Amino acid sequence: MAKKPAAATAKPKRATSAAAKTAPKASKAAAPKSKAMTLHGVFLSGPSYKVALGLSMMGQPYTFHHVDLRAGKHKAPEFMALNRYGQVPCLEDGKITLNQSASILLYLSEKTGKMGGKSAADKLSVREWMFWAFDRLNPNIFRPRAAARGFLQAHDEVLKVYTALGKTALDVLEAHLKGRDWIVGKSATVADIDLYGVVSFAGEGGYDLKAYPLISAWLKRFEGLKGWKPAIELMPPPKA
Ligand SMILES: N[C@@H](CCC(=O)N[C@@H](CS)C(=O)NCC(=O)O)C(=O)O
Repeated sequence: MAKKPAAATAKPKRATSAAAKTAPKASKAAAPKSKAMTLHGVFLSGPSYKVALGLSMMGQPYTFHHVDLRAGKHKAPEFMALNRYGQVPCLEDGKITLNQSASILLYLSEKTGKMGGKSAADKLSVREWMFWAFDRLNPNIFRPRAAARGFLQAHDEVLKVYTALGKTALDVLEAHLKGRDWIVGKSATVADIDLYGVVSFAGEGGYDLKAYPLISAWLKRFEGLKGWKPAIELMPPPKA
């Protein structure tokens, strides 16, 4: 197995307040029967949030390791040994190391038998929506958001292209949610986690979600689910 990254060695000593009740677990407190996984990520990262939500909503204990992107820890050799792309999130489950948030969510649903879709047809639809989101939704929401937060330099004309494509993607989602509570089937699946983990950042990317009432209602519905928590609670940064 690859060595643990240096970035991951500075573990937060203890999750505070409400976050301490469920996730992330301090490594010593992890239940011996269900071994805690290790999530490497950062609370500002949408893809990391997707994985943290998946772990929390599927009741999977985990230890969280904050990766300091500003300090370039994601490009350090120790971390690159875990994630060839030099990106967060990364999930370690025993000897298995997993990257790419959507792929990790599918792994978790297969491993736990939860949130993967009830029928074979539903399972296929879950994958279809997640693949669509990676094509149409993620880049067009995350990149304008990254530019707004100063993480990405892009010309206005480029951002306009992202925003136009993002609006089209949100239109597709809004139309799909007509008459349904969840992306696939009658209960929330990893497709909801995957899409929530990007659409919930749309406001920061300059999108006005008031124009999308069904999406807004779905986001609220999702936030009422067991295991939902804000990113900062699921991935607490180390105390200064
Ligand atoms: N497709 C990847 C995207 C991961 C990603 O873009 N992570 C960002 C943080 S939100 C990152 O690590 N950026 C640093 C870099 O790409 O160098 C996933 O879903 O896991």
